[in-house]
Amino acid sequence: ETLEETMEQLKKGLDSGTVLIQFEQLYRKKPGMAITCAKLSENMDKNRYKDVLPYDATRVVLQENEDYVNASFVNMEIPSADIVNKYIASQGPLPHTCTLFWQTVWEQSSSLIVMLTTLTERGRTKCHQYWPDPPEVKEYGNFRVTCNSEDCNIAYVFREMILTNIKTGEERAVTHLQYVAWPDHGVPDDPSNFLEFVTCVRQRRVANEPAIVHCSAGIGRTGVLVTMETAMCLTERNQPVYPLDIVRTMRDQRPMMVQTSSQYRFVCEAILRVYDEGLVQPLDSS
Ligand code: PTR
Ligand code: PTR
Repeated sequence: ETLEETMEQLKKGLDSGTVLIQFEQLYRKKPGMAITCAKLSENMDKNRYKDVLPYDATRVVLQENEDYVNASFVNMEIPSADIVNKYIASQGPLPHTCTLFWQTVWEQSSSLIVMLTTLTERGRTKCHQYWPDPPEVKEYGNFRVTCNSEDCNIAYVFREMILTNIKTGEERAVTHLQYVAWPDHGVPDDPSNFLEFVTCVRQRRVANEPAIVHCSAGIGRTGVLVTMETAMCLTERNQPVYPLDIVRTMRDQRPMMVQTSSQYRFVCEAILRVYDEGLVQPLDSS
């Protein structure tokens, strides 16, 4: 099928409701995938939510010291373009897992962190602030983090940080993009702002490097962002877009990616909008 045909089907399916019914029928966890390491007694307190845990097969295994962190490798292939967008989908760090988080960033050589939550929502803590306010410097285990700049617009904050490995003295630049207009279990306040944010993520992405993406649990909002970036890449290459296949591919790598029907509806509508309004131009025709 062509991109155009898949967009017509998506529009019809949203109008008739079948798109949401199919989403609700999709498994939340891939059958047969084991989740044991996350449940070990020594690891249980490293999980922010005891019902949101990574599969053994795709979890990020830390190289040094403690080997468990609540994060999963999620690879999204763009067929016929020879591209794999790599992600590490993670929970929002807890006070005692910030070191594990920075260790992940370091060991996986990530230079981009995408954060889709605020620190608190409706009076509840959603994520620990795992970085210092500029111009402070903070240490997390073997890592030193400096935040050099912080720029805000209405929907997101752009930060530039330096991550130093204290043992070796090696330094790396890390970009931190935080979307602030999106409560958990909900959808972004404004699709235009969200699309602008995803475009910014795409511009900052470094080929072959995993982008670290997290919200509070690392499934709902994180799943929506990965779906959107994948759909934009496909649209740009004139490839058919099947949102349900994208969600299945993600759930095969981390359980429960895209949490609610309204999030799925939101991202499907955003995919249609990108196509209809030509927000992403097919590379072939440009
Ligand atoms: N766990 C339920 C769900 O997935 O919808 C209920 C729930 C809803 C749980 C909201 C937490 C919620 O957010 P908060 O922790 O901010 O109340
Ligand atoms: N037990 C929580 C619940 O079901 O509400 C876990 C949870 C929390 C799940 C937040 C998803 C959440 O949203 P997000 O992945 O977007 O942070």
